[in-house]
Amino acid sequence: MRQGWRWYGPGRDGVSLDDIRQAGATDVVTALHDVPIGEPWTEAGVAERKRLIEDAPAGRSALRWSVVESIPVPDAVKRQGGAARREIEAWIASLEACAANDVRTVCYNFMPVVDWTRTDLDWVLPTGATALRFDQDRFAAFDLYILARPGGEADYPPAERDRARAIYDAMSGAERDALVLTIASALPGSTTDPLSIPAFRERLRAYAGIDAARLRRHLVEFLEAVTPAAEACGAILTLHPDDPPRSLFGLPRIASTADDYAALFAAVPSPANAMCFCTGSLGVRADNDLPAMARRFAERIGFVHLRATKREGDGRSFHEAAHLEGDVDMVAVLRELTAAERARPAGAPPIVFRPDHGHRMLDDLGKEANPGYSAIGRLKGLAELRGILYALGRPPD
Ligand code: DNO
Repeated sequence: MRQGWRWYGPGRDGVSLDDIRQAGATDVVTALHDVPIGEPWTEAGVAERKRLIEDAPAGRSALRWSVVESIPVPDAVKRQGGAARREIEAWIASLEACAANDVRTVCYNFMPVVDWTRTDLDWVLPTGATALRFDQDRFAAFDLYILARPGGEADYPPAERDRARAIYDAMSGAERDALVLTIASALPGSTTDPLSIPAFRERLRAYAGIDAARLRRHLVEFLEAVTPAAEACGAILTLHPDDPPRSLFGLPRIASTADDYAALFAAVPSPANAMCFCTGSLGVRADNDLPAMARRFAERIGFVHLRATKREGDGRSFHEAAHLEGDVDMVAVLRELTAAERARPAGAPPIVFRPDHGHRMLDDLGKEANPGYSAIGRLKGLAELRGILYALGRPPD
């Protein structure tokens, strides 16, 4: 496996390319984050970013841009499927621009309205480091009393509604604003637009009548439209799981379980239809057996995110633990992933993984950073993961 590192690009990331080298990563995972969602990327734009990453100063070790995370799938595609022709054509143009520059592993997701979602970006751990967290009651406070989603009450049992109300009542205006920013304003790397509360409500209304079956149909139509282009340019499309892997705001989510992925692979058998195996997202569900999923989908895993979420007492809240200390059995997962890689035909490219979401710690506590993407916590996570690979007798490539 090769060691990747997510980088947000020039002017958007306090972590430098040298920092990435010093962490021990060889592969950069990035996107043209400056291009608005839905606009096609150009070959020249991708080439310029690639030069910036790969033209190492004399004496520096090489980095390569091997994974695109993400080409955003616009909301229109999620709502209209194959009927969103213009948006799908733009997506294919971006894909082809990447492949023309030899960047052929693409990550995307199909979460409606909101991408990855947390309620706390700096939750203080007993060590004084901070972590990302999803607190079910704070989330309910947002949904029921800030967004005031019509019909939202039905999604929460009475005791949860009461706790959410108490949280909402105790929050200052500034705390409410901060929660809105955290949930509705799109975290870094999100593939959805930041939304004001009225725009959020509007976007939710636009999904009326779209249930899981219909959203899945739209994803299948999207894949039927884009996989021929991916096959033609030798790209693979890795679908990131829903984060968290369950319905939010009454919206369907369809990449949360083994059955979800099995249904997609059955519907669109193209080898370009692959998955991004994210242990942190999938691991939030106690009924996802991660080593078993890694084994079952071995041939379909095109890219890997390694992090460890820890479910809390209510079974719905979770926080991001240190990389080896959450609910996932990371050693068992890496054993499966390295076996999957070994079983591939000779000449097949190694799987790129990246340490996902580190704790904010040490010098990073005083610095601006993209939430979850400060340097030192990820460096620590990567070092631990690398240790497992050595112990398994499969040191990183
Ligand atoms: C969060 C990430 C997400 C993810 C996209 C994939 O840290 O896992 O930004 O990359 O949802 O398309």
